Amino acid sequence: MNKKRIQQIKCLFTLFFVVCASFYATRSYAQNTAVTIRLSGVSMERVMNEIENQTNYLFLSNKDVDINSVVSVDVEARPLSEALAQMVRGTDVVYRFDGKYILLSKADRRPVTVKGVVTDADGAPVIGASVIVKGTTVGASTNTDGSFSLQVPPPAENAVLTVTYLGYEPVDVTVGSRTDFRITLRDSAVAVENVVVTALGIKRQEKALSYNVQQVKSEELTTVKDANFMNSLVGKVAGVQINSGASGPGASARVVMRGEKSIEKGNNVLYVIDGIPMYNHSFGGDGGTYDIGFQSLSGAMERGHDMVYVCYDNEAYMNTGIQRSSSTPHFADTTTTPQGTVIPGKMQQKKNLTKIMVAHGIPYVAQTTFIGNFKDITEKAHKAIYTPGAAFLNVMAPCPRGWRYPSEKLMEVTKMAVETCVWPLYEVVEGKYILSYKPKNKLPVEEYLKMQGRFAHMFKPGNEWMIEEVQKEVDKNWEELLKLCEL
Ligand SMILES: Cc1ncc(C[n+]2csc(CCOP(=O)(O)OP(=O)(O)O)c2C)c(N)n1
Repeated sequence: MNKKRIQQIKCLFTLFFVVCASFYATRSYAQNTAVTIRLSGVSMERVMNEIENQTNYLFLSNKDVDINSVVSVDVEARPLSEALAQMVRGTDVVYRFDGKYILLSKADRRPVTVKGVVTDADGAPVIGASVIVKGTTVGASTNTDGSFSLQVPPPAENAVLTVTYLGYEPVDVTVGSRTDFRITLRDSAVAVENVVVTALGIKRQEKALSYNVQQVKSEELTTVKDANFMNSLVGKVAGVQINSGASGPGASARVVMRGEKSIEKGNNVLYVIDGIPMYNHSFGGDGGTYDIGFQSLSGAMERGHDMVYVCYDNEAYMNTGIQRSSSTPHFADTTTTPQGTVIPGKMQQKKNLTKIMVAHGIPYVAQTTFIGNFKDITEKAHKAIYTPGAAFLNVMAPCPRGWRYPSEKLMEVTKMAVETCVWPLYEVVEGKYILSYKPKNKLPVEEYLKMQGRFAHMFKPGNEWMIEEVQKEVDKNWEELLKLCEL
């Protein structure tokens, strides 16, 4: 190779390095040149002037760029590129550096398909990382090989891809003119902090919460032992009032946080245990309520626990094979009260649990049906939930299988229970009886009985006395109720 040729190659290399160096110098200058601009709702031109004042750059813009568009920039001693990104945000203008010029042009209005691969520091693909176009809902997840592909909405040049994955630092990459990306995620080196589980199971670092969190350590609770755990919290959490029940050890406590706030009076705190909100509501069938759980129900009501008890009354132990409960009505044929020559069905009348609950002196008791009287059950459930203290709802739930009627007659059977006054709708608020519905024309009880197979034997010749007896019982109860309601 002759000397001249070597000289030419040297010149080429020099030129190449000068070009490269100036390119990097431009980029790094743009990155390093700090500007302070605080302009809100001004023309783009105004921001351009400010940038020209604070840097050595000059703007060149295409004719179709609207430099009167209203923009806002708020940066303090931040790189020029950040100010420019804010200046063009929300417009269709894109910028690029060319030497000491910043060229503004109109963005291509078509979305751009970009693809890429996300790996960890060891080059292994990150599966399921989220790649989102910042400020939009456009995004994709990486596949099993760490690859992704998505359509970046225009102007794609200004778009930023944010890549996130649990345990890694998030990465922001400006799209610019690129369509293919290799993105490496670094392990996040965040030390494990106290984590607090907030509503709906959302975990947050304690210090990251914008609201107040207080923790009570288990040792603080075990030093003072109380039959009711809540009473051990008294005086340990600021802003929490705990009123112990007046009925001695084991009494329920009323817990209110930062005062009474609800106009509906439901001011009790909500307990969330293992992510499940614990409302003070209990449900039981009639067997579980009238009989098996009666003692505990009575205890809870008498102690005035702040709770709602809902009895789902289908008038027998249905789950286990239609055995009679103390809620089963007089003469009903069940597997444990089989009508025949020995007995005429159930020998006893239905226990009046609603009245027994009233006798506990609790603030709210009501009788309703689970279908057919939707407004009634909704209003009563609402009252029961928002009445402080114990509330009891007795909900009649006709069971097609156990009562032996076709399920399509469910509404009719329910309605008939109310229209015959077999199951009157009423409530007792602070001891005051209020009738919810008074049938215009009280129907004979046989209209109700004849719909159900469990009473079929009452219609056999010679058994009329059973129907008459039931009618008397219903009438007596109804008259009593009207008196109690002062009607
Ligand atoms: C203390 C207790 N005793 C007995 C049982 C068995 N058992 C399971 S379901 C059931 C029937 C409950 O009847 P009811 O409460 O009327 O509800 P339904 O089946 O009618 O919905 C019984 C007795 C039980 N679960 N717990």
